[in-house]
Amino acid sequence: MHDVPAVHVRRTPAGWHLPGIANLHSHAFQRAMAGLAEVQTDPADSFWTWRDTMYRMAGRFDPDTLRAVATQLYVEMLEAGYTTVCEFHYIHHAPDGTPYAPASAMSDALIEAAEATGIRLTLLPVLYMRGGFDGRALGAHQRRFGHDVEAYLRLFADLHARQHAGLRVGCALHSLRAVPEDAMQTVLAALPADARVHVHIAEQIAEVEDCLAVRGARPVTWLLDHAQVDARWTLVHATHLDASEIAGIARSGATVAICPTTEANLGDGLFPLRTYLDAGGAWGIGSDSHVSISPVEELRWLEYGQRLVTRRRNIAVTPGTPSVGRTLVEGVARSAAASTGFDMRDDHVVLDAEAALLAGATEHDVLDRWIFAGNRPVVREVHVAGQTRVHDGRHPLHDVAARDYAAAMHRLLAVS
Ligand code: NGQ
Ligand code: ZN
Repeated sequence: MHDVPAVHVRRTPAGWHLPGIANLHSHAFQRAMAGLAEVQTDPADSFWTWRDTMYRMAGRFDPDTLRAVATQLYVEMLEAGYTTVCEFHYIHHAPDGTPYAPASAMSDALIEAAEATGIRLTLLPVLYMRGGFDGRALGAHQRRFGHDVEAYLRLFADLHARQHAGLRVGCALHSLRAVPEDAMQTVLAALPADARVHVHIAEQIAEVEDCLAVRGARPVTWLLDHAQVDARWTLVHATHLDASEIAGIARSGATVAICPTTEANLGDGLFPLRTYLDAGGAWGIGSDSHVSISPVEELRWLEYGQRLVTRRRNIAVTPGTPSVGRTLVEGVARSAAASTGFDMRDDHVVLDAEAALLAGATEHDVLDRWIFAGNRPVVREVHVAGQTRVHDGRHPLHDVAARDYAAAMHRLLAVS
């Protein structure tokens, strides 16, 4: 992956041109609960109590509300500089688990939202079969996520046959918790060679402990031993790693999708970025639960997390690249094609060179200024595959999407 050229930043009359940013991890529906899980219900509130709240929200969606929420989300992503989104999509069926007609109705809603807004979509239908490492059945709130292997592969084939210039279809395994080993092997063997594979892994200590207890190894160790993990793979979170796992992921060529604002929001822990960079590992960012839709904030907090625990500064640098902003933007650009399946060379973000935050900027410091100075939006134009999707900081659907989103929110919040 190191043959990808370094990020080329140039100044034109329109402003500062940067590469388009890939968003490697999204659950679109969770945009509707951002800010609605911040009230303490128990002093022991955790990822797991958040998950119960999230399941209740997931239970309310239908294809129309999902389309409206995803359309607003994708407008926000484009306006923030994301040009591709990997949608880790698991709300497949009606709330009681009955498939929609067609079975792809929820996936179709996401495809329609992406097509309407012009963001590139890597759709990752999720295989979700069990409620935990012990093999227990899906709980009541998880029923609408589930497939057997055969039904999953039917959905996958249907979606994969619809790939086009702006749509890639890959496979997501929800987690080792949710996918038994034999199902994982059958699905991996059936995938076309071009398919990307994404998996949630090692986000929570409890998950590492359960995996050790039931499968006799830590999650990343187990995965590296039981699957041909290579550059087609994206490991989402991979927060809790030992030294051999850090080296193992880096050696495999897989990308780690780090989701700093969500990982902070959920109290996950801190990704060992410095050691991973030293090992030469590939990584990118995801907005995941959408508590923030901003590559600036993801990258800023990725670096700040490291500073807070080490009590040092300027951590994310690589040999020959002392600029943190440049190292971060280059890291994201390098993993984009392998993780998303898209060649994003014709995607650009143009920053407003007249913005006060960028006054006097040069090509050497403009990335540091973009990531580390203030919060005023400075994205002026966004081009996807050579097409302008954002002009003057706004997507053409900005108002319409917001109106439809508000109507969808009223419907979602009206359900008791
Ligand atoms: C998800 N989200 O699938 O939306 C997960 C939570 C789980 C994050 N891990 C559910 N951030 O892991 O079981
Ligand atoms: Zn996730």
